[in-house]
Amino acid sequence: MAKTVGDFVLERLRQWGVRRLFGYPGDGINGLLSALGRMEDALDFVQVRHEEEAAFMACGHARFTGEVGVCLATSGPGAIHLLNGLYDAKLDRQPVVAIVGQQARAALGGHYQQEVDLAALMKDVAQFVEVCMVPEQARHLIDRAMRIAQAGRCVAVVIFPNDVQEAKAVEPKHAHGTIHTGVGHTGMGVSRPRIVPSEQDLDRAADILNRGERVAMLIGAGAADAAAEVVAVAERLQAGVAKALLGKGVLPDGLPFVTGQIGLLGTKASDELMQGCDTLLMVGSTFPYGEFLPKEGAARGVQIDIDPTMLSLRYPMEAPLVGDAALTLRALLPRLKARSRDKWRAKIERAAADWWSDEEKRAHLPANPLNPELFFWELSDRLPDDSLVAVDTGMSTTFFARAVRVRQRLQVAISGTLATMGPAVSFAAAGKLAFPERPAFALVGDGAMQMLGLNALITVSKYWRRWSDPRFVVAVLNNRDLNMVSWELRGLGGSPKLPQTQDVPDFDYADYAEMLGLIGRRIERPDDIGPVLDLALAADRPVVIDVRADPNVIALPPHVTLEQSAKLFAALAKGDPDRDAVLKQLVRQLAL
Ligand SMILES: Cc1ncc(C[n+]2csc(CCOP(=O)(O)OP(=O)(O)O)c2C)c(N)n1
Ligand SMILES: [Mg+2]
Repeated sequence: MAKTVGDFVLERLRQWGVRRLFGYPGDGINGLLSALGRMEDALDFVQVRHEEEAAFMACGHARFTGEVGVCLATSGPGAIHLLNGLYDAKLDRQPVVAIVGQQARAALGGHYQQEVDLAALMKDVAQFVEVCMVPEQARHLIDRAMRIAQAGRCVAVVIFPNDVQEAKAVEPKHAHGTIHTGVGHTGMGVSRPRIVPSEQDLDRAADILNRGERVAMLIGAGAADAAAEVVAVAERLQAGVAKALLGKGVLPDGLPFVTGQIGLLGTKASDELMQGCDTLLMVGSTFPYGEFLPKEGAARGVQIDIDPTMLSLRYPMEAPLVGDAALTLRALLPRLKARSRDKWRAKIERAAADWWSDEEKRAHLPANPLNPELFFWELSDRLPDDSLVAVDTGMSTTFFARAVRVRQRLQVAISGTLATMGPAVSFAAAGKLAFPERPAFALVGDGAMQMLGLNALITVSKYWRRWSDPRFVVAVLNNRDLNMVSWELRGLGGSPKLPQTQDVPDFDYADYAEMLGLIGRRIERPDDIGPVLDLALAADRPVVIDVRADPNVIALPPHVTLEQSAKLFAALAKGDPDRDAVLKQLVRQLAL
């Protein structure tokens, strides 16, 4: 049989180093699926339960490996289901390619079944979106999608009408009006370009940093490969270092000058660092909340980012530097004057130590039946080195940010900018497929678990036997509440918790896991935490832990404004069903 466009597309992806596709079938991609069958084992097709999961897995693959994640979906509904996961990739700058089917060319424009204007649908999420109208286009569309997704850390979509997939593959002619592209990019025998600012810009930045008396650093995901350089610069400048959520895994929290997370779910120490500094050095972060940065004009700013469009975006910077984080910090270092430990550094170190000792006390405050922070505190002690940790959107994010002390070698995947519910089990499963030898964790709220996690767990039950290390722990923060939004309603909106919008139906997560052939356990009392986590970390298969947590444990932001307290009390006074329990927890925390 002659080679089809479907065969060609999959072979080309293979040449680009793609080993795994996350997807779901449909007749819009029949031509690609039959080609997949002819490839035998050369490409691994991971069959999900919902295309949103496929897009999250592609994004999770990108987050954990740095490679392009590839997902595959059918025309119309399949492509539409991908969207949220693709937006997650777009907003957190992850390279993802989506290949989607379309109805046959002759039917397009005919209000045909499952015909959706896919180019228009994908236009906003994708940096590159094209329809393959003739076989000759397939080669450059795949090459460009892969190259653009990787180079621009963005989403690229190629749409294949189903008759094109089944057409005979054709190489472009050596003639006017044809395109001749090639395979290969960074990581495939081509090393990353060395991007560093000019000498003059480095001198100017160093001068600003040398003049600063109280330097604060803020690091994000862009500093992931620059941990040693961040430490060296912080030591040289006697600076404190705060971490944006996506930079949580970059530096261990045991370093005395690391103040932990910044922002609403951040630490008091990071807040003091930002509000007290006279110079800010931001590295690889687009942390969005300006109110947690220094007041405009209070500090001089230096920023390092590989993407020029991210410079001076959150704070007006005097020295905006385009460069690779590690190389730029390395180039700055010899220009920075050493100083000895000073009052500023001592103050930061005290604030960081105080935060952790307060957090330990907060985590151990009694609650009914269990303080969620205690679970995260104890998990932190047990996270093995090299863990892959995916955290869903909800209070799990907050407690993870606050109570988990990062040690070396922890890779974290979180939907940072889109902050969507639902991706954690898919992120963790994609990480595990890429690194079957590393333990993986998904920390998920009960709302998010019911939204997509329960389905993604079926996918896990299908694939876990492939993993050389079977440890895969899903911890469901079961508070029977859309808790994060309940707090937002109270603290930001001044409204009591509305049971009809906030209550999450109870569900037996442990029994469900057992039904899937996995292990299910419940944590109902503080004393259960240690033994259940130990069991999960010694288990021969994935474990789901139903963490029955108190929804009334408040996570106060690092500085509570008068307006927020007024709104919270107004909300409670307006007949909040949990008023007494919330007040009791609040009093306990304030009494610390
Ligand atoms: C797809 C999506 N829908 C709605 C939201 C708004 N939202 C943010 S957190 C949250 C509550 C999450 O509830 P749950 O998963 O139970 O976690 P909890 O906060 O209770 O720990 C909601 C509804 C969102 N971020 N994403
Ligand atoms: Mg919940």
